[in-house]
Amino acid sequence: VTRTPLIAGNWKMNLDHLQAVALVQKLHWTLKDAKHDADSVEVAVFPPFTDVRTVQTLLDADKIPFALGAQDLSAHDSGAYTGEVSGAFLAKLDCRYVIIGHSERREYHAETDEVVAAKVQAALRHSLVPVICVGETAEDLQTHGASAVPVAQLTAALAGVAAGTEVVVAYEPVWAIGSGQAATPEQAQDVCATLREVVAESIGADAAERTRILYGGSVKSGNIAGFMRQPDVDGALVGGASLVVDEFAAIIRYQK
Ligand code: G2H
Repeated sequence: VTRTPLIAGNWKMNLDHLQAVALVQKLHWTLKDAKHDADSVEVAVFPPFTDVRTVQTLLDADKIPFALGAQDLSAHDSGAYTGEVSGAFLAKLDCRYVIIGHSERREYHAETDEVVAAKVQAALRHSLVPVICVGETAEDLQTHGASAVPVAQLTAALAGVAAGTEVVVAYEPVWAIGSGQAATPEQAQDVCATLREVVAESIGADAAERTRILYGGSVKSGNIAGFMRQPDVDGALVGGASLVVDEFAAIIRYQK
């Protein structure tokens, strides 16, 4: 099986809707000028909720070949949940993906494995592909090694997911996020290979072969190639570097 690499830009809480338009247009033109082959790598952007409609309109109007995703969704579909956003609304805005269980949600919004699993179910009810984030803290790494916590998190997130379902997994060691201190390609490969086994046990060997497993945590143009050379790393979830057009374009064009 050949898995199309996925380079995903998680903007986090950055860029208002006007800045979003400027960045997407510049990125599109930068890749076009470089004659980037849009079929060789899938590009996805994950703006804040308030930008999603604007970015959707722009992608559609200018025929820009980027996939769209949100950074979170509600576990519920509708109703009295003030401040929450339904997967139904995201699906209507042509979102293909939704990030679930990012470590910043787990840490600052007390998202447990149960909440993450409920959100995965919510995404699937609306035909959104969940980008399930897992990763160990520096303390977890010391006490349990690299894989134990990500394995437990992914097992919990995939409980109740039907065999053959399309999901994306993002391995993001918490100690590597926004720290400038990325994992080594070998560390990423080790954990990503183990996570592929978890996917196989949870939703089947065929699905595991097709599942894109991303590395995230201080990815930049200078380290992307090393990650992409690993057999079980199928792309990257990029935070800070996705906000800088030339840097993100260089990450997308990692083979060049
Ligand atoms: C990890 C990553 C994107 P950064 O959170 O999800 O962010 O690339 O800034 O470390």
